[in-house]
Amino acid sequence: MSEAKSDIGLVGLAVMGQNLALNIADHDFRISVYNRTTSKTDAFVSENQDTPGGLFGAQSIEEFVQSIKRPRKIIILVQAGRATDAVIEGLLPLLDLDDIIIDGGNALWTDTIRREKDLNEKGFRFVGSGVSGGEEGARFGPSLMPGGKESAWEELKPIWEAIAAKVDAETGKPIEGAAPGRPVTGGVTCTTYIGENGAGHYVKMIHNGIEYGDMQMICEAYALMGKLLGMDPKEMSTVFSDWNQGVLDSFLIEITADILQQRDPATGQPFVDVVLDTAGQKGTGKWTSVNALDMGIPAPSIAEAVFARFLSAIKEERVEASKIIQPVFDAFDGDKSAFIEAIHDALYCSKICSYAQGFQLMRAAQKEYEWKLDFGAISMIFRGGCIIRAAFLQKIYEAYQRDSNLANLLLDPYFNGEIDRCQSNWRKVVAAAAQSGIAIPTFMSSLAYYDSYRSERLPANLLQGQRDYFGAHTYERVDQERGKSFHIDWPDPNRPQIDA
Ligand code: 2AM
Repeated sequence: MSEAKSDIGLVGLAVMGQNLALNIADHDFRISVYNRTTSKTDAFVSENQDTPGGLFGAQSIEEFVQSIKRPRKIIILVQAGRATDAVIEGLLPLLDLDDIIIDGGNALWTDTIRREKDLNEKGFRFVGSGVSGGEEGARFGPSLMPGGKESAWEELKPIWEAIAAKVDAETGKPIEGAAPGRPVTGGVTCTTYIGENGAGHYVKMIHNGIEYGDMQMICEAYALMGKLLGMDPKEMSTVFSDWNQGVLDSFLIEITADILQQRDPATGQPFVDVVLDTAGQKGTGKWTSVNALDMGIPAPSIAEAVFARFLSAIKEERVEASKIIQPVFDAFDGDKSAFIEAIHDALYCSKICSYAQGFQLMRAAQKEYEWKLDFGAISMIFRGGCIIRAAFLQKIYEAYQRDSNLANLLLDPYFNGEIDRCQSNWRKVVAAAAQSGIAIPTFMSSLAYYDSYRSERLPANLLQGQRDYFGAHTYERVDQERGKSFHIDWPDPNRPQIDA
């Protein structure tokens, strides 16, 4: 048994758990750790003897709980779903009233709402916190999105603020340079209280949905450069590096440039050329899209990114189809460097639409769940630590500073101007891809989203006619007030027809 009690505890020593525990210990907090398979605990503690705060490896859940200062703060980082419930169940008989459980996993926000309610009723506190940034982020500074009772957040705040990523207050640029035992200091911390119950996990889910969109959009730019312009990975890498100096400056563009210049150690070929073209998914992009459908909020760019992964996954079927369905291919004969610039602009505009959709979802969800989300603060904590970190988020932050009630990012003067400046290139790329048979689903559906959103009149008038025809669903009129319904007796042989 340890002598000094720990400031916090953590259950679940998989990759994220280990890295987050080391990050906490680096910031001078003593942390107790526990894992169901205790050999993992022993190995982890013996490999990390010299942390500033100190680690205590507990052999049993009882010893673990006893080793933590009250009111206890216990982070759970196990597989989201049943494992989280199992760990909570195991902890409950050992806790004291007012102790705080923090779920740092990728929980479905409705599970978090359920767990928080249940634990509150039993006299405990519960924080559902999104943790983004992968292994590296967890170790040296993640973006943290906590939701729950504010009193629980206040207790967690000093630790969460210490371990989160830091960005420069003026520019929003991530402050780099953290190393084991040497965390970064200064700057603005990438965590803030998000809202009640499941708000933190909801925002984390939207972050992941946006991430799906970003990744697919970069892949579409890569497809255009390779298939249409015939560029090799090394050449593309240079382009992505250039793009990383401008408005697209982001973690995902940066790592794309790196990946494209990687050689396969086994064959010496470009690494991307030997990687199978099938993508998996763990569910958060799907959850975002299902939630968009449930709430009736258009988020086609994000949903297309999920569907693109599903299409990639049916590799064998695609191989067969490619033998049966003849390709169309118009070779490119324009100005290559101008077209590269056009791809840049298409990616940029599509990205703006995808972020607009993500923020639309948060706006709708806050009404549904009675949260008070601060979109400026949310874009601020996305600037560092997380996978979608990007210079661009500074502009979103500024947009919400200008108008915290902004109905859609597309209406902000800056973003409206940017799309206006770039849209002719965006349309060029979509047209060329359509002509040449190259699939760029998120570029295309983002453009359709943009053109639909800015349309005063859409063809849904005809749709109302169809619904009234076959189902007597009635229709509304342009010359009458909203909500008043009309019906025609279809098919009516004597109905007045428009003259031919
Ligand atoms: P393990 O090492 O004993 O498998 C990611 O899978 C993490 O979640 C691991 O630390 C794993 O513990 C833990 N985990 C998964 N299911 C669990 C459960 N039902 N109870 C406790 N921990 C669990």
